[in-house]
Amino acid sequence: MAAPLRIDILTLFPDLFEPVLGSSITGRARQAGLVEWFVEDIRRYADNKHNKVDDRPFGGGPGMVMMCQPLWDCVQDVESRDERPATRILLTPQGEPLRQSTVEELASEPRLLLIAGHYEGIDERVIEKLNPREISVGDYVLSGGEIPALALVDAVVRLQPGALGHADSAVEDSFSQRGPDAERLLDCPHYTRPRVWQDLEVPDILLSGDHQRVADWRLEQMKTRTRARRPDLLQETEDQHEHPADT
Ligand code: 9D3
Repeated sequence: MAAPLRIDILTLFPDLFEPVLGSSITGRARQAGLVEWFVEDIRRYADNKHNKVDDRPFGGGPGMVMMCQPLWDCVQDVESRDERPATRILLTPQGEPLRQSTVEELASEPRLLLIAGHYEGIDERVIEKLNPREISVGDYVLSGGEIPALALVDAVVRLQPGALGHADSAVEDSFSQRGPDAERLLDCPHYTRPRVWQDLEVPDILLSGDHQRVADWRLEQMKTRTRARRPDLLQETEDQHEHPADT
């Protein structure tokens, strides 16, 4: 059996992770031996008696900047705990926007090391030395990198073979039966009993029992919704990610 994916998470808020990751699909994936994670408190590596890990920015301005030394020492120590080299990832608003193709790449690595920043930022020199992949989860402002790190771990773990229960993998199967087209499309609407609720009826075609017509209808709904809500997904190419058009 393959060694489990190892994820190390470096943070100033270590208590945030276990309650979220221990639940649901990630928790079950760990119990099944598909993944293991270790949360390290960067503050443990402060070398001063006040456990200070941040300082005022050179050049002035508001906020505090995370110092180089505690983060550097934390990375060195954590990396020494396993001989496999880690893919280093810094969660930062300056990073590349996370998308499913990135998640797929990361899910195939043996070991990930995630750094969640807090404060206004991290001293650029330690970022330069660590040379991590820099990833953002979107163009809005959060208070820190912890929630982005949780999102990334969840997205990566559910792609580990065997992580989705039988029900979920059945859903995946029917999804892939829609063909490669479906992978970049938004989902179709879903309905369950009762057939009529507050005067609203379930589309007749879903009650027809004709599986081919149901599949065709669902794919058509997916395309229509994607065109209406996320037209950007319909023309997504590698080139556009590297050179986003401004129109
Ligand atoms: C309001 C402060 N901003 C300066 C004008 C800079 C800033 C620093 C630190 C903004 C946010 C943060 C904390 N966020 C993250 O570390 C973060 C993040 C995010 O805020 N949005 C989307 N993805 C990410 S990944 C890490």
